[in-house]
Amino acid sequence: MRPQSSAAPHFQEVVVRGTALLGKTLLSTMAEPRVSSIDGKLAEEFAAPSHVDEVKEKMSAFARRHAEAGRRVVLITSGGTKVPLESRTVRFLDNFSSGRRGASSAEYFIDSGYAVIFLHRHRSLYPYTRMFLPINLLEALQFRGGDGASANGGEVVVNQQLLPHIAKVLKRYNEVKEGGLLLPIEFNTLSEYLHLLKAAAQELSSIGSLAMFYLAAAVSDFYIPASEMPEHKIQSSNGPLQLSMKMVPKILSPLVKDWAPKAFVISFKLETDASILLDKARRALDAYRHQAVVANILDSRRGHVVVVTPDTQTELTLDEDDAKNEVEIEEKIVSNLISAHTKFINQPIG
Ligand code: 9Z3
Repeated sequence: MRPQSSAAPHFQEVVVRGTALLGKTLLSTMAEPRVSSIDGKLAEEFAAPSHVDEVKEKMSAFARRHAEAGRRVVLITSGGTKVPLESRTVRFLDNFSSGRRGASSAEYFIDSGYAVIFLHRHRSLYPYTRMFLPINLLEALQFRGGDGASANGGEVVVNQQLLPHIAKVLKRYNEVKEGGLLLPIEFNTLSEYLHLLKAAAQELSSIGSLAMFYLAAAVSDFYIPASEMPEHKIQSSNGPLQLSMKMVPKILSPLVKDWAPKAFVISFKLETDASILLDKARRALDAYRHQAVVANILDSRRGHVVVVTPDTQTELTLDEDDAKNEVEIEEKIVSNLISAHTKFINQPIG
């Protein structure tokens, strides 16, 4: 059974009108902030979630336990961030991502012996349960030995047609749970995402090159600082809405340089215009000096990606046979990156 196809894409739209506002936005795009100022900005302009210390402890214990058992740990980010326009939020800007790439990749990493920290948007697709989203729960169940009308209405069991598939996935889900191989952490807003990613990077730095970062979440480039955000719902009686949004600090920079300098880091580059994709991927590698960029185009992302590293460019594609055998592109992406991670771990230090 194939997972549900994703919802119709929608994009973040930023409307900037008037020279004063435009000037402000352009200024902030021109100057790439230094690493230390990114840290400061994070503390000042993005509210940290109240449970960040608790999550840090969980991630630290998880990483230590698995590294001691000789297991590599991958931090997967998945789903889109939400950027509020009002402090008591009625409206927000959302980045499109169903979470399927992150959720399916988590399964392939676990199958390959990794432990997974799954930092995902609340209610986006989740490993294993993603398979059942197309199924209406009530259609999947049936009465046995009655019709539910009387007090002794019989038991409720899984529909016989679906049983083999559900049983197979349930078995794997229980094995993963018993092995403690999956640590789920949720985010909703961009602020939560940034603070939790920083926390994860700092905690995973203790296991050095055994850590991988697989940054598949769709993250907003724009935000409104808390100090500039209206408290209450924006009133339409005030006329058309004009927004000025700031550039989100490039978190990859401190992640690679300061927080987890020995880890194997992969970012994802999403574009809708194929003619600029590879150039943008290369520029990201040059700017952040991490190990790989997985480049994809929104419409073809299920069947084609390019893995770009400083020295290589590898196209991964699903062919007809793959489609017949229900192979997913994430299986190929994960396999490619695990080989690269192995080389990275074994490379001579120097
Ligand atoms: C991706 O490019 C992911 O592959 C998708 C997966 C979000 C397209 P789905 O969740 O889709 O399976 O529906 N993620 C990265 C997107 C992103 O925000 N990248 C930024 C950029 O391209 C930061 S590198 O500028």
